[in-house]
Amino acid sequence: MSIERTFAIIKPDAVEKNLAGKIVAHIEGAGFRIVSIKKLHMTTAIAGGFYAEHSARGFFGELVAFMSRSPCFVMCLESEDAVKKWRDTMGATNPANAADGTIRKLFGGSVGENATHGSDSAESAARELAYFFAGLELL
Ligand code: 3AN
Repeated sequence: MSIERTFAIIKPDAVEKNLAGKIVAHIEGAGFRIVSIKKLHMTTAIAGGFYAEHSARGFFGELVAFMSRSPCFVMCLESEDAVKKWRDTMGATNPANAADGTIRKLFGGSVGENATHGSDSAESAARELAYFFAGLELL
């Protein structure tokens, strides 16, 4: 294990419910350092580009509409083994299947509106961080 960075989103459903502060507190309580955080409202083009790997899936249109519906917070998180640790902290994609105490169990509403996103590998993390942050924002 080594110090690593990952990319995270507090999704529109959680921001709409005023849960961003609680989720940030949960992230810090879990031992992550928040390297960078910013609020933005994705256009459909930005959301579609971000989720391009899912473009053939039946839920793609719904996913893009949801992610561009209202503002989100994008973050760079740092910790030991950050990619896996953040996925464990979030819990399963479907909040109904997420373990007790995970963010998606606590704050997620459905498989589509599940409060947070996390990169699934170190390679995805590097690509996703570069999609939303300029290098100087991650120093
Ligand atoms: P994860 O974000 O846990 O890696 P993926 O990669 O399977 O999950 O899916 C990417 C995103 O697409 C998820 N965060 C979820 O919000 C959304 N999604 C996955 N499955 C569905 C579905 N059946 N209906 C609507 N949205 C979905």
